[in-house]
Amino acid sequence: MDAVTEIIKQAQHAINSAQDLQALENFRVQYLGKKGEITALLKNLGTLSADERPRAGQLINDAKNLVETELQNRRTILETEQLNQELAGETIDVTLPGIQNKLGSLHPLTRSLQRLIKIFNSLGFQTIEGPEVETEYYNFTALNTPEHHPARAMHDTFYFADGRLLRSHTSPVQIHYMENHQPPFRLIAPGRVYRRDSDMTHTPMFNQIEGLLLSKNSSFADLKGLLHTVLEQFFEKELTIRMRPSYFPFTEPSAEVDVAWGDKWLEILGCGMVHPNVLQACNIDSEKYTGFAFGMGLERLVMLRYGIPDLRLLFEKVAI
Ligand code: 2NL
Repeated sequence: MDAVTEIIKQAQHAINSAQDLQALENFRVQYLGKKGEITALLKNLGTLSADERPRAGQLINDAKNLVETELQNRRTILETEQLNQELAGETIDVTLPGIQNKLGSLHPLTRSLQRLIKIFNSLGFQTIEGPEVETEYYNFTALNTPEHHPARAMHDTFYFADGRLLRSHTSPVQIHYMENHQPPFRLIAPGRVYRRDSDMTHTPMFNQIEGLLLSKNSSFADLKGLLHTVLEQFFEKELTIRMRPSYFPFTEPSAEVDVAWGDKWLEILGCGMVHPNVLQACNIDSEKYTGFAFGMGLERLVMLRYGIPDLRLLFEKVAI
C-alpha cells in the first residue's frame, strides 16, 4: 500500500511538472507503459496470497485510473497552450502599413483624349477608328485633294514602296464610314497621324481628332456653336472664339478657329462645310445632304490645358 501511495505521489508530481507533450508522453511510458512502474505492480499481483490479491488489485487499478485521468487532464492543458502559442504566432497585425503599389498615372494625352471623346459622345457623336496605313485614294483623292497638291508630295507624307502611305489625317476613317452609311450621322475619328515634319513645334507622329456631321439642314452656325461648346467644356472655362476664313480642299467654305488666350489669339483647329465632291465620292447626294467637318491636333490642346511649354515633353519617358 505504501509503495502504491508513493508511486501515485511521484507520478502526480511528474505529470504536473511536464512542460510539453513529449515530456508528458515520457512519464506515461514510465508509469503505464509495458515496462512501467504501475504495470509492474499489476504483474506482481500473482506473487501475493489469494486473500491479499483482490484488495491489492483494486488498489493498483484505482492508482492506474487516477494516473490516466491526471495524464489526460495535463495533456488537455498542454495542447491548449500549444495551440494558443501557434495562433499567437500567426496573428496578423492589421495596424502595420500595407505593401504600397507604386501606381503610374495616365498620360496627359490619354486623359485629354478620353475627356474629349466623352464630351463629343454626350453631344451624340459616335467614335470611329480605322487603319493607320492607307491608300492615296482614301487619304487624298476622295478628299478632293488635287493630284499635285503639296500635301501629297514625298517630303510631306510617308509613303511605302508599294504606294500606300501613313495617313496624314484621320479623314480616311470617315470616308470609309460614308461609303457604308447614309446620313444623318455625327462622328468623331481620333487617332495617330503622320507627317514628315520634325522641329520645335512638329513631331512626325501626332494625334488628331476629326469630326463630321451630315444631315438635311446643318449650318455653319451649328458648327460654330458646337465647337464653342466643346472647347468650353474641355477647358472648363468661358472662352471667346473667332473664325477666320481659310482653305482646305475637302471643305468649302473653310475656316480656322482661334481662341482668345491671355492677350493673344491662338489658332486651335480647322473646319468647314464638307465639299460636295467629297460627298459624291462616297455616293452621298450633295443636293440632299449638307454637313460640316473639323480637325484638331490633340497635342496642342493638351499643351494649352496643362501649360506644357514644349511639345517634345509629351513624348519623353522621364517624369518631371
Ligand atoms: C486641321 C484641319 C480639318 C476636316 C479636317 C474633313 C473630313 C472629311 C470631310 C471633310 Cl471626311 N473634312 N476634315 C475638315 C476641315 C479641317 O482639319 O487643321 N486639322 C489639324
